Amino acid sequence: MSEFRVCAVVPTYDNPRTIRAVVERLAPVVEQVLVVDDGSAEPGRAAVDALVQEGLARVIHRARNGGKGAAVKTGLQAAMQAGFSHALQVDADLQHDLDDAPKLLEAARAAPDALVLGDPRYDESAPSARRVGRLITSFWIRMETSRGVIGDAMCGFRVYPIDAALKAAPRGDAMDFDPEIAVRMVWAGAEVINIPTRVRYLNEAQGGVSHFRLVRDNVWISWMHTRLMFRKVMGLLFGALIPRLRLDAGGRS
Ligand SMILES: Nc1nc2c(ncn2[C@@H]2O[C@H](COP(=O)(O)OP(=O)(O)OP(=O)(O)O)[C@@H](O)[C@H]2O)c(=O)[nH]1
Ligand SMILES: [Mg+2]
Repeated sequence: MSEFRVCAVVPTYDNPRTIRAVVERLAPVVEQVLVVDDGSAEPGRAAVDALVQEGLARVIHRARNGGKGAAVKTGLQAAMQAGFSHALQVDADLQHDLDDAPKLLEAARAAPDALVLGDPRYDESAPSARRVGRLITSFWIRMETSRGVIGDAMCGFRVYPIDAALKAAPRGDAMDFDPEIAVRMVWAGAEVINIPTRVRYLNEAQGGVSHFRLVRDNVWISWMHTRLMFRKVMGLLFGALIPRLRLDAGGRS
């Protein structure tokens, strides 16, 4: 594997009150913080531009809002072009415990081909709807991967080997992205390392904001599980006849 060079990829859509704290905490632990502004309104955009002017981050502005997955994929491609081997993905809403960033990076450095996933430990600030949604997703993820290698597929605090992440080619552009790329990387043979990490939900007064849309995002996530399960069943039924369909041979749809 080439030299271990890591940047942070931070997708942001209207996080004017929290993006600075996230970037300031990440800047000392990675070579570059790459913020992908997913069509934020003026306050969010201005907050990001100020960080760039201070030399704390690089930014890519997407002209239109395209979804979290689309933003992360833009960031991964740019990181690859800039010569980074690994990307630390972090949400911009200050939900993740950034004190754990060095722990995730250390795991990635020790196992550079692995997918390193934050395994969330929620406190009482977590909305119950979100907890239930994650339990349902966990059930499907176990079905799709056959084994319990993925601790939590929804957590957006993780480290990718960039080349393998892009080769996994997840289609999801929205909140379906995080689970889909994890499953596809497992199918392609990536080891998964799960690192327990605290997740807290900031309230409005603290600048907390969520754009997760209960119906729309859960529909996208359900459709993503349907596609993955279909792909998995095809592999089980026809993989012996058509090697391209065998998931453990790196086949993918
Ligand atoms: N929801 C959403 N988030 C986006 C989008 N584009 C980029 N993001 C960023 O993706 C990250 C996660 O978004 P959140 O809305 O917090 O989604 P989440 O963490 O899954 O949902 P919560 O559990 O409610 O916080 C944040 O940094 C967002 O700013 C988008 O179109 N929609
Ligand atoms: Mg969030």
